[in-house]
Amino acid sequence: MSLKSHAQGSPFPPTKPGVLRIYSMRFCPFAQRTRLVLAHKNIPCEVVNVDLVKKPDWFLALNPLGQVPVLQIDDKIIPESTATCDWLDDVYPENRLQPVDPYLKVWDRVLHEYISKLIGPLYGAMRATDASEIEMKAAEIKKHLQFYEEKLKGRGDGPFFGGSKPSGFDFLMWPFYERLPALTILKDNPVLEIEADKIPTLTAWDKAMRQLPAVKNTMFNALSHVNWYKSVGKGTPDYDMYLAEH
Ligand SMILES: N[C@@H](CCC(=O)N[C@@H](CS)C(=O)NCC(=O)O)C(=O)O
Repeated sequence: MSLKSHAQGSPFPPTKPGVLRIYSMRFCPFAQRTRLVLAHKNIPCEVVNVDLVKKPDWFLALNPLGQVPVLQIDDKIIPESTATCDWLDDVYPENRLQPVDPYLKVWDRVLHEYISKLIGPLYGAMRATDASEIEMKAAEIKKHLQFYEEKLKGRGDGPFFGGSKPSGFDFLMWPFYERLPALTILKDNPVLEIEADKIPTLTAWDKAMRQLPAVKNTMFNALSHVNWYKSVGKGTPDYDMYLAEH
């Protein structure tokens, strides 16, 4: 199936019995979470990319919130990135991602709850226009990175939050971390630069994550993210940007 985004008016691509499908958007960090899990577990899945400005009616009928990601198989519809990742992990248990240890499981959930404290200032900084606001958001981002640095350090030898193998939380966090370098370039402001020496454990995690086939398979480099966010900033998101190469 073509990866070109489906906009309003485009016909519904018929589903096939027993075939898993993801409704996605190529630059969406939430949908990337699901695609990371799909790739990590080698789960065959067809991809239907959606134009989130001009959403097709059939997409809104599937998920009235109008958000990606959504998984679909036969009569089952699974929206929300965290729910999709948990469902995939339960239905395809090989390469298990959720920790078995109840304490680790609880802490993965807590770490995920705190992610909003990183996502908020990340997008806040992207939208910010004046320098003092950018500085404030940069300080918030750095504070929360420090928090994750300490938590990751407490997980033992690493390099992942899941130890020697990634856990579900590694994939929930990665898409947002991937976008941090783009933010510095986009805003042309060094105050946003990640200070690797202050977060050595996270920096090693970043390196290890980039080696994972699932990450290689789903990621965009910083400049591609910058160009995507520029298109968003102009009010004309280019959903099919870099489609030929990616
Ligand atoms: N809570 C949702 C958030 C998903 C989300 O915000 N997706 C964005 C794209 S990155 C979206 O679909 N936006 C379209 C809209 O909100 O109308 C999740 O975790 O899946």
